[in-house]
Amino acid sequence: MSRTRWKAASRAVLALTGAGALAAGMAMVLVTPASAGTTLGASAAEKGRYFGTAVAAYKLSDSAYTTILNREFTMVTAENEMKIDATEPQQGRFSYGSAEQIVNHARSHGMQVRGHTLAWHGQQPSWMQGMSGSALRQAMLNHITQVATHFRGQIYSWDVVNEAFADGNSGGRRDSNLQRTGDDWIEAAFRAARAADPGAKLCYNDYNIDNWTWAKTQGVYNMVRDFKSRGVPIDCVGFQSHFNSDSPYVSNYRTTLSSFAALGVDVQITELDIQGAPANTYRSVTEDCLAVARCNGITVWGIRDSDSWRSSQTPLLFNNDGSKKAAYDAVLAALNNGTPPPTTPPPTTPPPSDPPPTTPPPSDPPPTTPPPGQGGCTATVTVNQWTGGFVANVRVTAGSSALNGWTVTIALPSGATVTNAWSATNTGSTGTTTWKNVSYNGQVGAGQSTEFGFQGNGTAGSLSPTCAAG
Ligand code: 9MR
Repeated sequence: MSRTRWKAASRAVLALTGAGALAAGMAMVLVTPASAGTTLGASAAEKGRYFGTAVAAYKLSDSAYTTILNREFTMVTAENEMKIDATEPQQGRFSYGSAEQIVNHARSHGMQVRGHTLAWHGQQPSWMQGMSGSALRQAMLNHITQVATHFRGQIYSWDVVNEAFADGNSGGRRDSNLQRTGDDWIEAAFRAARAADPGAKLCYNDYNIDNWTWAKTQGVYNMVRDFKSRGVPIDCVGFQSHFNSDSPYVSNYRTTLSSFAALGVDVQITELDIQGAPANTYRSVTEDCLAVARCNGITVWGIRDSDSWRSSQTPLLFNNDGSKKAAYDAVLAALNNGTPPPTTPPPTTPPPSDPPPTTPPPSDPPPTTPPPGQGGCTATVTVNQWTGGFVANVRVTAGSSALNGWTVTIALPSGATVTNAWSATNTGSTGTTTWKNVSYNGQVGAGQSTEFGFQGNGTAGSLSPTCAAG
């Protein structure tokens, strides 16, 4: 390992073991054999990210499995072992055996842990399935308190609430026994988790919230915006990102990640698998995460295809025999900031000798107009158009002085009408529209950016926003 690589790997180890000096000591011994640039975890760490996988406790005795796990990954999620049915099989009787097996394996190999999941309508033990009302609310809060306290200090981020929104066009909550205890069950869950494990990041986690134009995505976005404005303790959003023909990867995924990040939360890709494991799509997902400064890392939902909950879709990075797929090479290359040739097959072994990048991790996509001049601000817009509707995402960038409030003006073509907006208030919904900051995004440091957006009917065309301070 070159000196630079050694330093990068050491940095990665230090970054990965904030949980305690003991764990850090163990990690130094066990993680350093991985070379930066040749494994998913080390390459992600060079970009300030983690690379994780779901792990099943019963597979930890399979050495083919643990060889890949220990070599490639810096974050683990228990695939089932931290769920409610596993940790509280009878009310008030907690069971942590297999969850601890995973946590101990992870920490003794210098990996961090995502806690999955404290409150969910799925995989509830039968005693909970039969509960309702205030008894269920109390049982949920007690479960969160007990489990988060038990693992306090050992969890990087908790999926506090999982899959609470409905599929389809409503953009609203999913019906469940937890939802029927009252709309505030989600924020109550986050408050209980914060009290029990104040050092962990607290995430809301869901699937089918990857496509920015989907109602479910907007529903979750609005909830997070509301939580941030009211001080509900939420730190991150987990995008499961199970991509398949019903829920394909779309190019506005990056817009989704950056739009959530602009609310002031981290974003994490928490359960990635892609039907057929196309290398190009895996590459795009990786590049999208790297392009968003607050995207902390990527977790795939299993190691080999045979480990997948959807094995027949062969959606993962490793074949059943443990060999690397083309998708693996594409992800590694994207992490290393290389671009593998799109038409020729990717190399069967990762390039060993590329120098590590000397540039810092990329941040959110830069504005497409020239940087703002003295004072003032600029605004750029990205439009996702579909037949009959659009979403516009507007990025406001301060000039050489900090902004204390901003106003953006956008002329819409005739026939285009604003139907819904976030992170700004508007005057006018047709023709010339004027957008002012809301309370939490008016102050923008010199050269810094914030974002707002709106959805509309009709055709937006190419928009030319103007920006003024105040
Ligand atoms: O991969 C998990 C599988 O082993 C379980 O049988 C299944 C049961 O609900 O849950 C799977 O994991 C899910 C995760 O916890 C939440 N998002 C969807 C995942 C795939 O169903």
